[in-house]
Amino acid sequence: EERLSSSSDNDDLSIASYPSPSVAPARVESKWSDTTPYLAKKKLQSWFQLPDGNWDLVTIIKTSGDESLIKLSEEKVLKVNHGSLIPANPDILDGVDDLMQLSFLNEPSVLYNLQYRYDRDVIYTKAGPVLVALNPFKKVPLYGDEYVEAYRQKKTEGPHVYAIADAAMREMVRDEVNQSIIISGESGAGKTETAKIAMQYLAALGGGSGIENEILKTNPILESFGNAKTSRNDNSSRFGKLIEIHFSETGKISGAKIQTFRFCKQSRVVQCTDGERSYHIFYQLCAGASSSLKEKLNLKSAEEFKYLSQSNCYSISGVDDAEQFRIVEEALNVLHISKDDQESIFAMLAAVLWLGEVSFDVIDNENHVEAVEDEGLVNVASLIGCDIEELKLALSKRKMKVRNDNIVQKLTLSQAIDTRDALAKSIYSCLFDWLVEQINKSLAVGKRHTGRSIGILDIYGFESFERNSFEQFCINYANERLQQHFNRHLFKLEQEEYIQDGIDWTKVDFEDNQDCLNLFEKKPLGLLSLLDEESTFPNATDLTFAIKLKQHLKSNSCFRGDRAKDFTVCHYAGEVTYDTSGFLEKNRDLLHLDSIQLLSSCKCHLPQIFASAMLSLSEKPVVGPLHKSGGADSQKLSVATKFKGQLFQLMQRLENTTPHFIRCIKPNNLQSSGIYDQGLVLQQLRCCGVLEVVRISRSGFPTRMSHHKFARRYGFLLLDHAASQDPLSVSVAILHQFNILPEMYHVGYTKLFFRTGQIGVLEDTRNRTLHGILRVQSCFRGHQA
Ligand code: AD9
Ligand code: MG
Repeated sequence: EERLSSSSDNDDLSIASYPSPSVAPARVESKWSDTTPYLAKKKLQSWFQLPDGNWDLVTIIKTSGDESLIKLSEEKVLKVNHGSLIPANPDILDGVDDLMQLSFLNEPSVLYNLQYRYDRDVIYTKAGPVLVALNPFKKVPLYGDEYVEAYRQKKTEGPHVYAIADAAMREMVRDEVNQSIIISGESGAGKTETAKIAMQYLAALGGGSGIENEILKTNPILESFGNAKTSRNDNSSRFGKLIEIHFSETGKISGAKIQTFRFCKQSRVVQCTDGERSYHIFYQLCAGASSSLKEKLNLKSAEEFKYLSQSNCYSISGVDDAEQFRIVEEALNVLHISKDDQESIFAMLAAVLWLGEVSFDVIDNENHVEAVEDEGLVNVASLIGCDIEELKLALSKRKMKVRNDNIVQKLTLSQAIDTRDALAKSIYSCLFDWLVEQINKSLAVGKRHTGRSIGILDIYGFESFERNSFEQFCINYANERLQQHFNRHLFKLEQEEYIQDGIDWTKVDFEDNQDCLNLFEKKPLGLLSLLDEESTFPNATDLTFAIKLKQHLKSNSCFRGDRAKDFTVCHYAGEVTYDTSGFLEKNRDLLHLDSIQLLSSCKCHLPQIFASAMLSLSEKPVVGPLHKSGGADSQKLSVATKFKGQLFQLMQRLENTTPHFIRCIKPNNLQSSGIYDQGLVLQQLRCCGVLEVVRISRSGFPTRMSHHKFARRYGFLLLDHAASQDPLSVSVAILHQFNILPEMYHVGYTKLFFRTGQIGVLEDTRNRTLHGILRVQSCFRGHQA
């Protein structure tokens, strides 16, 4: 009887104990401890994939030879090849906190475990050292002061962003090492929200000086200027971000530093797909500006600006842009951005909007055009503070240097529009960079700071679409780098745990993605070098680039040349086929000399914006293939090279930290709660390396149990009860009695380590035995009655 009750004892296999400070819903708790139904089932369960791709939990009725007779969950009986069945875990493991506790680590079991928890609003799960976070797409009662306190005081240990932030904090103090929290996942998976939740926890623990409030207020600003509504996320970040929060020796926040990552021009400013929006700030400004500001900037409503009206989408459900504008203004105040500077910021935004209104007239029979001196042109000139004639010239003509001659070329309509749009984009991107710079000045860590920092990285995850372009190429390259960092760290952790427990570390095979990184980075014959080289050739096209890749890389095992302009890279997360269309142009990221000169000459209220613009523009290839001067200009950094530089800097910073990983998962593409799309989740689990962690652990000894727990749980199965009572001897006796092969386990100083599935076998015997005992007992009771 004593032993029977231990079967529902949560403690034994560390069965999921959900973060349960007093406020946790009781509903979750009661369901979770309910493991008794297991005793009623005696037949083994397996996973079987249905034609729709979903996995069904089936019961094996009979097995003969290669075939099994199975019963589907909807009672249908089917004869299938035994190989198509994947072992399911015993019910007792339903919804475990950590996927590592699963006896059978396979895709359907992992999917099922996550879904089991998700259905109960338990959105966080550990996968070994990684925290998996499923987007609930609704408010879940897991945050706030009570939860912060519970984690701070270690009253609860369930997987949570707070637990990760808490570990980072503790390890920073204990080891005196900088920490990082690396958050990845695809668009809409919840990275930005997760980063904010982590920041809130750190602010609560390290607050006091008031600077924590400033740090939190960077969020509404950066989201307003850097986020937009896309088809996949109403609040999609169009940039990556590392925020480093610094702490004093006493663990108080002393400052912060933000670094942003962008690798393409803000094309959203001038062009936007149906149903999507440009950056939030434009709509917020139009809706929320005071009447005097509106007058000063000649603002109209969003619907009346061409740049904003082309996508036919002005509002986001549940969001009040005017209210958001007030929040942004308040945040700017908190961050000490002066009223004058704020007004200049808004003037630049208005200038961008008015640029979209600039129109052109055909002036000759060769279809050359000239900017019309209309409301748009006049407003732009006055807002950025330049001469109307100069602006007109910059938008209608292109000065070029061919060898030593200066040539002025008139523009056609499409060239003029490109020039105008390029100017709008570069004003916006300079404004964004300038703003981040100001925020950093405001948050600057005091000179005497000697403490440590925790960095939070919110960056685009691996992407694979039907058509993949330059953006995916850069994103996936970055993720390949991050994955290597992840692998190396994981490897180290595994090794440490074995060694700590006195186990011979026989090297577990470790898949490395170095080959793929080499494909990108090798000089001179890597993807990036070849792209840069081709970008400087005047007559190069996307097709010649594709041909060049195929020529030089065809023997590389991570590369495959496809038809026409396509090529495929074997990434750690799967194969991705890239279409080279637009690669060269995006990599060159041209801005014409005329526009640069114009910007540098204007007397806008915010000369610093363009001062930094000049600096950053001078790093870009300002000379296009047409007017290649052969001068130093053409040697300027390409977009990909700059991105690589930023990435290397980032990696260097991360290398010097103890990393904590959070992988965000989007359970459906509808941004709605309660829907769990197995196929979609699986694809992300593969992409973000969660299954890789699982795979890596499978090759080691993933199941760990202390001698004590093991002896308590399986000791009653011993035939020879005379054996010594100390947990280690009992454990060893059990292992012998069940003929567990020596290569399937290791006995450490404190724990037993098992290969995948071994505990499943023991657990099964245990349950069959218990079931037998139950039956005997009920028979016995029946007789008595
Ligand atoms: V993107 O790559 O920037 O397009 P993210 O950053 O991964 O993307 P985001 O954090 O913006 O996604 O989350 C998308 C939406 O999911 C949010 O606007 C919330 O409505 C929702 N979400 C995400 N996480 C949570 C959460 N922990 N609780 C409630 C959430 N809602
Ligand atoms: Mg985001």
